[in-house]
Amino acid sequence: MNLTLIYLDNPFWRIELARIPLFIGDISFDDKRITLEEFRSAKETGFLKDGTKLPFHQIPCLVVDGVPIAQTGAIARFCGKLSGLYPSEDSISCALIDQFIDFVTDLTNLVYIPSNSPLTEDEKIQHRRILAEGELKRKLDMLEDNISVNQTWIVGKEMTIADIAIWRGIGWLASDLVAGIPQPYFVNYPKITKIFKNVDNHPKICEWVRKTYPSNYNRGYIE
Ligand SMILES: N[C@@H](CCC(=O)N[C@@H](CS)C(=O)NCC(=O)O)C(=O)O
Repeated sequence: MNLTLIYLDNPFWRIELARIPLFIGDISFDDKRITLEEFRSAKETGFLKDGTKLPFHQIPCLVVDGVPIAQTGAIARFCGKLSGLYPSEDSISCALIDQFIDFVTDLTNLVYIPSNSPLTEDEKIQHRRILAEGELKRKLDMLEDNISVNQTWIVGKEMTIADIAIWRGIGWLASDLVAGIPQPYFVNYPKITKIFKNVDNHPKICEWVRKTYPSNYNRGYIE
């Protein structure tokens, strides 16, 4: 099977949810990292320079034997099944994993401000400060409430794509990439922090980070 993953040259959670399972599963894939300029053009046209179609003019995109597939969750499940990080024979675990991936989508939609937003930089910061004390906090309190103290992974007894979604999604919110969220933000979330650290210390995750992340990359201020 010929696999190409398309995204920008950064480790945002939407794409790491596909790259990392394939890496862990030792499944060969083309890690295609496009420029911002090519992305901007593909948003308009729906095509990359090489003619690859992006179904909804969005990334990530996974191309399987020439068939382009969009949507973070669909791509993550495909890669998770191939690599054993999505237990497709266990419907309840799958649904629970899906719920956490969709939850990270909700967090992203809450905090993300599109590049064409009319808000000034100061207004964006102010908007996120309000979120950090309000709706974002409310959502993270719920996530914390859904994890028990003795849990190692977010679903079941093994690391799954849900843990990778939490790790990179929370890592993004805990980094300096989202201006306006006061850091450190996760001090009152010991159970989320524990899941984050378990993923962050997983040997294959450490290997992937060493191999692909810039050496000074901020994976999140989480102590
Ligand atoms: N629903 C999509 C959303 C993906 C998305 O918003 N990707 C951004 C880049 S991180 C993008 O392509 N934005 C351009 C656009 O939406 O036109 C998914 O789950 O993958």
